[in-house]
Amino acid sequence: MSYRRGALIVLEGVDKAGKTTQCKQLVHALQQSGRPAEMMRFPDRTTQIGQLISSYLEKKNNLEDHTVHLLFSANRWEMVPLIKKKLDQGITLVVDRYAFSGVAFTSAKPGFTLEWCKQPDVGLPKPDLVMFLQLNPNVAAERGEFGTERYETSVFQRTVQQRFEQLMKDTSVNWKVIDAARSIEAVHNDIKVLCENSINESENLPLGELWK
Ligand code: NYM
Repeated sequence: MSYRRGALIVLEGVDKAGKTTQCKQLVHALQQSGRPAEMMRFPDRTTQIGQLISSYLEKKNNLEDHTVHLLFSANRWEMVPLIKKKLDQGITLVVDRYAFSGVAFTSAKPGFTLEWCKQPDVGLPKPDLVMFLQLNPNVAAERGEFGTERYETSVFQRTVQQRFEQLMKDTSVNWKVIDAARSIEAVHNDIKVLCENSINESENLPLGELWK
């Protein structure tokens, strides 16, 4: 039998777009159809670096803006050996946020360019598919109050959305925009079809390097 790797699938979007719910449903659906799949999320708050990030987000500690950006990136790099191992084993990884969130959130702060923010993540495993859950900020606001973590304000999220739009102009990344204002089920169905196609297309292709 020929070698078949798993696909690296990323879900992105502003807060409250439904990424986590959709990641879980997608992994479940893939497993039900007999395809090995696992979920990952960034930040991964379980590692030492992740714990620093988590207490920063919870406003329990303060970190300089460049420093925290590099920590978010380091938190992805520390998972690269595991990502590669799982993909090699034929497991499809469904990832809740990746380098795109890293760039969109930091570059929404004053004094940061998109180019500077991308650099630490250059060369990460390149996702085979990045699905952007598109949700109008007004509709997001109707989904209830934001939490109390850092960045969870409408004003900041609007800027984050603009940064994602800039990132999506890059055609070297396989972006698909999904209308996330619809029912969970309708969104899930679209995501599942895109993901299955991507699994089939990438299984015999080498894994790429992001932004290289
Ligand atoms: N975030 C997430 C960043 O600022 N940079 C990153 O690299 C990543 C992956 O962390 N508001 C932000 C986006 C979110 C916050 O995410 C935590 P979650 O999915 O709520 O745990």
